[in-house]
Amino acid sequence: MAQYTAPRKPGLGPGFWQVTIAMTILNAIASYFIANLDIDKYLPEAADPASDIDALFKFLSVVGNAIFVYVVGYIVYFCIVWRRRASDGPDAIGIQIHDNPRLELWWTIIPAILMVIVAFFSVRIWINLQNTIGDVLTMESIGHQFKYEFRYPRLKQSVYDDMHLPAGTPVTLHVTSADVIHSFWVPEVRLKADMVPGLVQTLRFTPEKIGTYRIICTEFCGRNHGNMVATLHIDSQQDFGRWLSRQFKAQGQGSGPIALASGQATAGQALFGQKCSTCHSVGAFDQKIVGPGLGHLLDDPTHPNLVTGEKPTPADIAHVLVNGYQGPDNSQGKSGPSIGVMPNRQANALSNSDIANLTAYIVSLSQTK
Ligand code: HEC
Ligand SMILES: [Cu+2]
Repeated sequence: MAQYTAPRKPGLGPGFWQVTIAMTILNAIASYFIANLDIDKYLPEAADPASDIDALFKFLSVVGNAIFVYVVGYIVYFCIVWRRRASDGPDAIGIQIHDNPRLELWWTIIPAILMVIVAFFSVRIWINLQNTIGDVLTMESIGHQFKYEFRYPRLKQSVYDDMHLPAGTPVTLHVTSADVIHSFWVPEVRLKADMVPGLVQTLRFTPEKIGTYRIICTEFCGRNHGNMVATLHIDSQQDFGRWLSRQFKAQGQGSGPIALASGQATAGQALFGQKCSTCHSVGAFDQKIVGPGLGHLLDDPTHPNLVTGEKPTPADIAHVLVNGYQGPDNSQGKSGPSIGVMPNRQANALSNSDIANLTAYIVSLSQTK
């Protein structure tokens, strides 16, 4: 018959207060380093809410660190002090403790106070982020596979891949997507929003530190997701003004007739590598990447017409580059799936001479075999 062993006398255990003091010192040292960490040195705080968000992060880190040190510290301490001894009988059970109102009270009150403090700071930052009163620049960014489109209030055409903002000007940025879910994230601004088709989300910040920062897509959005990076330029007011007037000029040149005859195939080839080769090969029509192969548009007997139904003349090819094209959506099972979306000139950011050069290049592909 097993022998009953009385539990050891309950209590905190030897050295409990020494261990508590040691943990408190450890905690104080760690808190000191966290509170004094210069995050700006490692990841610049380039825009207005960044330092508030870093302060909240530090507060959470100090609290989280304290919880970690005491919880893990006491677990280790009690494991050692109250471990099973060789002298304990085989059926020895631990000390049975029920109810400790004093302890329970404090482990409810202290976390509750911490939560209220966190809520206070969070709500303060959040209200600041929602407040669009007095904003000077309201603009939009639209995610595409695989680039960022930026729409400025007075610019007729969008700009792509480079976002310019004037330092010191409060900005309201509406983000959404034209195709799949993307994301708008600038680590130095400490703000991030998913770009969701059909949903417009708002980010609000005031750029402060002049410089260039990366805008990163953090939602896996397709085969070129990894290349979906744009640049945020925080400019001085003067530089921003200069950039904007350059855009006005460049877009003025975008109107008017396209001089197809002056297209340069070599310039077109270089541009093709930058803007088209993510979606098009220069092989036969059926060598698809996202769009069809463009190597034999003029001399392929199995593909006599363009996808638009037009004859493959330079003018009709240019027409596709200007307007883009989306074949009928046959996903209802009528005659095969839709072949996809060819972006228009705005989405591909093509000037008139770009279109002439690209057309010349595509025509030249069919002639050299
Ligand atoms: C996002 C992917 C994508 C990009 C980038 C793209 N295209 Fe396309 N392109 C397509 C798709 C998809 C089609 C087919 C559309 C359809 O038939 O519905 C197409 C069709 C075309 C056609 C018609 C082909 C035919 O056989 O009729 C031409 C010409 C063309 N693209 C040229 C270009 C050029 C030049 C560029 C670079 C400025 C370019 N595309 C960039 C996806 C793309
Ligand atoms: Cu993306």
